[in-house]
Amino acid sequence: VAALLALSFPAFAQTPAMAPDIPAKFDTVIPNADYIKRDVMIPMRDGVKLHTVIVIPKDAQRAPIVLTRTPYNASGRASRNISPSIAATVGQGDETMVGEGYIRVFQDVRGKYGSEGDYVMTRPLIGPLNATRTDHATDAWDTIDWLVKNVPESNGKVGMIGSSYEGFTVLMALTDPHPALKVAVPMSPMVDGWRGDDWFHNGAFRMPNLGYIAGQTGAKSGGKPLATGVYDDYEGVLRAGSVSAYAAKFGIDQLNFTKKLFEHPAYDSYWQHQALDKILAKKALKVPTMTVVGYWDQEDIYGAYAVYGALEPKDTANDKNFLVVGPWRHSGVNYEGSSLGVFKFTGDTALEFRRDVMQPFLDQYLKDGAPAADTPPVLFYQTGINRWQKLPQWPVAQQLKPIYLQNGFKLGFDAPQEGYDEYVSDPAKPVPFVPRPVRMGDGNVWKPWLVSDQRSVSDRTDVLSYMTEPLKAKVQIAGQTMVNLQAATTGTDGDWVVKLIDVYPDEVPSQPELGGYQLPIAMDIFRGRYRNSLETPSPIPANEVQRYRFALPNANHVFLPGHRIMVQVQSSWFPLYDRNPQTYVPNIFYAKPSDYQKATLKVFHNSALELPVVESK
Ligand code: PG9
Repeated sequence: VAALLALSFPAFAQTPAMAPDIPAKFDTVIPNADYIKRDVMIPMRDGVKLHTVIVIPKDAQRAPIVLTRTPYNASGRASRNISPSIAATVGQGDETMVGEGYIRVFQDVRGKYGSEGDYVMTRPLIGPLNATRTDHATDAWDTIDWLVKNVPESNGKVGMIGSSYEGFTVLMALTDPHPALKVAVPMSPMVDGWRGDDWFHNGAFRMPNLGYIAGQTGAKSGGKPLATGVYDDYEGVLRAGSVSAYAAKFGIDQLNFTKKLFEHPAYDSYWQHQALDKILAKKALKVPTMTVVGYWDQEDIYGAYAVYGALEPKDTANDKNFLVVGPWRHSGVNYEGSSLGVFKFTGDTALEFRRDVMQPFLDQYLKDGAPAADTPPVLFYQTGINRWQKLPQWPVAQQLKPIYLQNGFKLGFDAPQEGYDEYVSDPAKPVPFVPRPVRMGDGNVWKPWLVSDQRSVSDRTDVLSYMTEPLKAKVQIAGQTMVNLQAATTGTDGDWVVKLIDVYPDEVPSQPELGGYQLPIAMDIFRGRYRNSLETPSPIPANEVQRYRFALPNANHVFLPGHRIMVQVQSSWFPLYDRNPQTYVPNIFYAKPSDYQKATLKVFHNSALELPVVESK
């Protein structure tokens, strides 16, 4: 009877007790959703299919598309929340554009998450380093071609946006853009992994990369974090010895990208061929591009300015190359931007930018019939006085003004003096980049670290701190500071960390915790072996004065009256950067324990920071 009932009335059918309870594919219905989501596999020219998630506002017609190509899980990027609301579904940074009816597309790059093919870290363009038929430019082209032909709700116009690695994929698409790619917003793009973005800064290696490589290349869908076994990374990294010893400890020396890094410690052709500013400098500028970066971007502080600078000479009609710098951490542009660390700004600067600057810019090129946006060539949040500044170009300062490290740890614009200061740099006790215990994986430490109070190290005996008197008039800088150190070491190699700092007055009544705060304005590290050539390192002659000249990150800052300007010099920044053994070895990644030696450093008083001072009229 039961069988007969089930046949005539399916509602009476019984689910066998042992029917498996997890279906092959299932999604709960999201009632009353104001969007639809499509999961598709888009074929590339070599037959490899890339997993793509398309989020379409309900009832969309002739809507623009904004595409992000990611190594960080397209499905995850398209489901911040499980919600009927499209604004809650996409990322915080996308809320404005989906509110304007945009279609949002996320794609897994080749070889990651749902996409087929091989993954190569920041895959180089077809050329000397890539003998295949595909790269991020061809994959972006094929994807855009498919989208404009297969998303009937679209108007056939596509923009690309993305931060960091996702900013790198935007720039890659610009090397040979599809005609439907109408506008691009690369944010904090990874541009040159050796000069000053993720992997190295001026040849000094950034240790958190090892965990990142394990996560990104340990598995297609995200590898596991390192089991460091210590709470304080300072201790854990120090104990291991060299970078290669640390990598071997966790087995990550077996990963190909680790090997590639270890094989290319200098700025050789491997890095030069991949430097996207150099690549883009040789291409036509076809697509309006707004490059965006955080002032205190702790991961990719170099690339955005380098790309803007490379494109600027091509922008003859002054309508295609734009730069925006906000008071943000890395990728902070896509989140809440009213503060960073203890510093408060004039409201949610990130939302202001996205809503009032980026959205009209996207609309101009993507929305049918939208008016031209009033986009300034450069929009820069001036720190110190906290206000957005519209500028015709960057940098503002055309000349540099030296400020000298003087006797008695003073800092002054008057003539250089005789004399020097010295300190002992001991690789067994490197200077921590943030107070110990150092938790590199803790976002609360990592994200705001570039605004952290430098008082934590200013009185160490291996840190030299030079300071002006309280300023009587404001000092405005707008551009890149050049470091010009005249220095000697008893070792045969060594690192220089130089910091330009704004020292707050002893008391700040409106925000007492800022009293005496030492706020980093621009800081960087330089590996001494590269002083004569970034490509070919050479030992430092012991006890001979050498010149070390390198640029600090861009700054647009006003040192206010009553504040002081400070410069700090030290020889380690640990464990963010690997230690220099201070004995010259062919490849520092493989330094032996006996290579790590104390050295005495002398910094002479004809050393200066050449500041991009904007003279008051
Ligand atoms: N800064 C990250 C990264 C970019 C490119 C390569 C490696 C790391 C990121 O945030 O994506």
